[in-house]
Amino acid sequence: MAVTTGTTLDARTLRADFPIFEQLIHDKPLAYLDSANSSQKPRQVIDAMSEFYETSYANVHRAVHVLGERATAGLEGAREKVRALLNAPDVREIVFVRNATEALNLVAYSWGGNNLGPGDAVVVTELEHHSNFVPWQYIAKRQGADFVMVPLDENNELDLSGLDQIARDFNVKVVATNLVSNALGTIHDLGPLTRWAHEQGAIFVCDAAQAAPHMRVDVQALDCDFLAISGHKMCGPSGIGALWGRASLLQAMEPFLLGGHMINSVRYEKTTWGELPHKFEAGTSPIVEAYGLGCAVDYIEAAGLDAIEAHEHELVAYALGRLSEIPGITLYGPPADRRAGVVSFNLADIHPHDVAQILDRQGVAIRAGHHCCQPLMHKLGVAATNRASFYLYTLPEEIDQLADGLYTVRKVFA
Ligand code: C6P
Repeated sequence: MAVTTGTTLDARTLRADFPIFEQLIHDKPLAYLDSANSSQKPRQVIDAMSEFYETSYANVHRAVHVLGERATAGLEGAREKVRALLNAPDVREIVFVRNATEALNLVAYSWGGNNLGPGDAVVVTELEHHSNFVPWQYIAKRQGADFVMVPLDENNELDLSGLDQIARDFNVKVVATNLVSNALGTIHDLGPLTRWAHEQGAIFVCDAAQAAPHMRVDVQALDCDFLAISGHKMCGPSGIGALWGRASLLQAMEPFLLGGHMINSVRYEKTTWGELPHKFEAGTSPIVEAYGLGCAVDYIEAAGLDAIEAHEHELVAYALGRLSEIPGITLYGPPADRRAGVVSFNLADIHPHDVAQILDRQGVAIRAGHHCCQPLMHKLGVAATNRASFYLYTLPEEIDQLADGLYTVRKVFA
């Protein structure tokens, strides 16, 4: 492995681990600035998954043969790595799911479906990703509960000044928010909101899809009750994510999906559920995907999460400086020291899709759209933004390539 543990990160060396960068795109070096959408994968993860298929693959938890045991050890080893990554107290609290969206739906359906009713309220924020907004909006409506949104202030920061009023008006049962905003990159100080949630007797659900790849996330320090991550955003494969939940809450919840593996006993009269985490893992697991996520955790831990965070802060500060020089640009989001590696912007009145398409011809990959944050876009008064996002393999020259590309976009539309 090319990485070394430490507080500084050698992005240039790390980049050599990622085969995707060995190609040209439109005859140009690839500036991949779409890692918040999905990260690229290091050879360590790709090779480990291939080797697993070649030497250790079988179904898990239900075979006594050697391969079944190896595969089970691979999956359960990955669960322990995710537990350690999140500093969860108990490995049974790590539930493998397809992605953060499924994790959040699991909580909304299983917890919300049994604990929400008329007079109760679910509180989300105006800058939630739809995956932590729509399931709550839906389940609140279905259960006859209220759905309340913490607004953003004029600086697009969470405006907590209305919390007292919310507490007076509603019986708050759930507070759900992200730790890092995918659209603005804001790293939230969740302490006040978590404490307030618990004062209300509510559970606190943290969407860490954009946090866990980029900084140390500690479920005990956050004092949350549930937390969701996606493997594909943190050097792991797609099709695997994890939900962490407090054991006492998970134990009291009904299962989300039903069928094979998640049972204790099945009779015509009655079925009983399996132990944690299996109660929430119906059917054949994403075996090699989970194993790959474990390898990805090894990879980012070896790079050092503090070092990754520091690297992204440097890149963001550089990007904000470079982009702010471009005439007609509007930048969204907080100062560099309070954001992860995300820069959202609009260029004059040029549609973000046009911007992204012209950049693509120059080898620059960014995301353009509403970023699954339509309430936020509404607040910003735009239909969409451009978004450049960074990761541990991102180099400053990719940001230069982006800036040069934006000057070209301006020329095209002049
Ligand atoms: N954001 C982005 O480009 P899934 O798709 O389930 O792996 O992750 C959903 C999700 C949940 N919360 C946050 C904060 C997210 O950013 C995402 C995914 C991608 O920003 C795709 S929309």
